[in-house]
Amino acid sequence: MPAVETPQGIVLEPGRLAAALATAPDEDPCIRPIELRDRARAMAGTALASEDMTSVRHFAHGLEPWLVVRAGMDLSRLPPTPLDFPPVQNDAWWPLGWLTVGLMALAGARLVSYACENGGDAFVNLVARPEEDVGAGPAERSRKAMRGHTDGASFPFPSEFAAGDEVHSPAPDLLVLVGLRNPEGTPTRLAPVSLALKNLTDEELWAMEGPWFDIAPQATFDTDRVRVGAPILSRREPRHGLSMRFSHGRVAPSHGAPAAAGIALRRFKEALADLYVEVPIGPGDVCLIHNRQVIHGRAATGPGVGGTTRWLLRTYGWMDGTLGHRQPGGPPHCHR
Ligand SMILES: O=C(O)CCC(=O)C(=O)O
Ligand SMILES: [Fe+2]
Repeated sequence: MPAVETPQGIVLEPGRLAAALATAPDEDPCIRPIELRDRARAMAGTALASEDMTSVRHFAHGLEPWLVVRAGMDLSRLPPTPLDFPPVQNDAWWPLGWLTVGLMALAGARLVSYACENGGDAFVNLVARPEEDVGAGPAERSRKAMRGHTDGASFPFPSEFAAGDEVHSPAPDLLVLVGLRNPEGTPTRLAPVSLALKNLTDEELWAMEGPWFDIAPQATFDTDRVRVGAPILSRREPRHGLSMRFSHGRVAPSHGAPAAAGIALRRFKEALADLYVEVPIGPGDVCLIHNRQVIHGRAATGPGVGGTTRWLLRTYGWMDGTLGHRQPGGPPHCHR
């Protein structure tokens, strides 16, 4: 038996999806994903069968760590895979973008972005970057396997934000990956935090909840604020018993931390290795992931840039009830 039970995905019925998409907004979903959320929610609701709604509700309540919705829509009009993060000016992906906004809304979430990441764009491209544009190191990093992490790990837990004095808004509650192309079937790797934590003693769990870790920002986040002397585990966040922020490369025990902190981090990393489930996000797939309950990474994407190489879109969500700092002068989805 596999160590991790893979959540049942949803496969949309083509006729039902086509009828739903006919009612989708006819504009770029990067511009008004908040203002048109109710319309997107109604549209996505008609694309789902009643048993699919049950799966979405289970996911929303935290009973499933992730949810893959396979829409299987026609993406034949897509342009070549872009070479950079900013969204392309091409409407071929818009219906899938609106379906994503709608599925997030059905799961009780709204789309958010951060002004300090990729200019606050609502959807960004995860693609291979050309060496001539970004240099050899970043080009290689954009294609190689990515070790497990949570996104925005240096940003606050919602409970920390609510306590005040935070410069940045809470990290994403949801990470949402949308498949446009994945010719090699490169898997995204997902591991439930709760299973990894089962390998830790009470003392190690206690250390993870203590002020014993330094967390550097993710490379894509343009901020120099390192979170110093902070917990990486919280049991005080809404909906979930356990909330983790983690990165193999960017989380380290603070100077003077008790030995249990370093041991806990090492044992957590070791436990993860056996827990990853490989989820290839294919064209037309929308994968909703609870960012603090699932550690995610991916396999190497293979050679080449542009053309028909792998192309995922990524967006973030906050569950209703999570609050942040609006970016002054920015659109309602954009925060600092
Ligand atoms: O490419 C993927 O499947 C995931 C990428 C990712 O986790 C990231 O860019 O932070
Ligand atoms: Fe990530």
